[in-house]
Amino acid sequence: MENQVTPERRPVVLSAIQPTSIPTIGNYFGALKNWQTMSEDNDCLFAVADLHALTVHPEPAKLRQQIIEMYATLLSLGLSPEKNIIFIQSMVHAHAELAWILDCYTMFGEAQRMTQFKDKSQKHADNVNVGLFAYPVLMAADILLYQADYVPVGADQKQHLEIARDIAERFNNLRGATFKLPEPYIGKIGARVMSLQDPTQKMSKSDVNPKASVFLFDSPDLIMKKFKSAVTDSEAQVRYADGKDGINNLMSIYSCCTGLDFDAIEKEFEGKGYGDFKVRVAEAVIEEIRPVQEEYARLMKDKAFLMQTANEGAEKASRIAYRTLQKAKKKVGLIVDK
Ligand code: ATP
Ligand code: LTN
Repeated sequence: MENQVTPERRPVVLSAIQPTSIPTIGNYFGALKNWQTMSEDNDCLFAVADLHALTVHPEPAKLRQQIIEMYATLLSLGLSPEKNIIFIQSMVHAHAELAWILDCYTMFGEAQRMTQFKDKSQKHADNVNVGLFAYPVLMAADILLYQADYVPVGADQKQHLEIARDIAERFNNLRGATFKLPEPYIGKIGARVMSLQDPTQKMSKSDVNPKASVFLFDSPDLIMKKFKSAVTDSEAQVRYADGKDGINNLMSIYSCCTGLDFDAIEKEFEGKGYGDFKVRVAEAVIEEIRPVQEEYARLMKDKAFLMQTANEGAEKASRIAYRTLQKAKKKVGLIVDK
């Protein structure tokens, strides 16, 4: 049929975040903000990775609350549940099922090399469970089920994307083309927001020092206080340079909020001290996240809407995931129902 316009397949984007606490501005600038941008031109799926969170043994009532809070957070970013599929991972059964199949196509040695596994097993030496070890395989299942083209994450997740590709490639080579190989999408600035108290370490949700991380739902006063006490250096000059980790980090955060490059930031603060600069960074962050905070407060008052939207999201995701799961099951020799 001539002249018939075939709709082009838009790239599929998938990402997820664990409901382990309120997100930090590291999660926001490293991952969530890119989700917002990408949702305009791609077919996007965003998930609350609650199965992954089980690896750290959260208290059940607390986890249930945090899953809802994270789901509301995703909606409050302005990600529309009509245009994107926004769901809770454990509500789509195919994830756990494909993860088992992929476990059997993942080598012990390659999982053992994962930096996050090594870090977390050191930090939680009393709870090095098999789930923690198989964590990247479940993450691979999340991605491969939807034949995702791009996966927007912070820089710390790059290695997990590489293993997802390796697992997919091994499976495809052994059993025939089944999975699309995903590409990471890592933003240039904001991919690694550092701790305000130790700018050589990444800002983390689980940092024990409450001044180290700024959370998305911190009050403006608290955000101001945290930035004012951020660790810097003694040079008193706002410029991006090696060895100025604290200032480099504040400049990156300011750049994420304003879109200004480092040259422009240096000019803006020429002759000004760190005190002024810190206040401006804090104000920019407060402004940037204000709409998210307002929408979150509104959504958390409507649990029925959140649950209904989560159920609809899971149904839509399940339909897509089921197709890939059936294909993979057939390829490995399992009997499928239809
Ligand atoms: P935890 O501190 O509990 O290990 P986390 O803060 O690393 O958790 P995750 O849920 O593991 O959070 O990650 C969610 C997303 O945020 C991922 O895409 C991750 O790459 C990104 N991310 C996490 N921390 C940072 C950071 N400091 N800078 C930029 N991106 C980050
Ligand atoms: N491990 C990820 C969270 C995650 C994820 C995913 C990210 C779970 N499944 C699939 C991208 C795609 C993290 O951010 N720490």
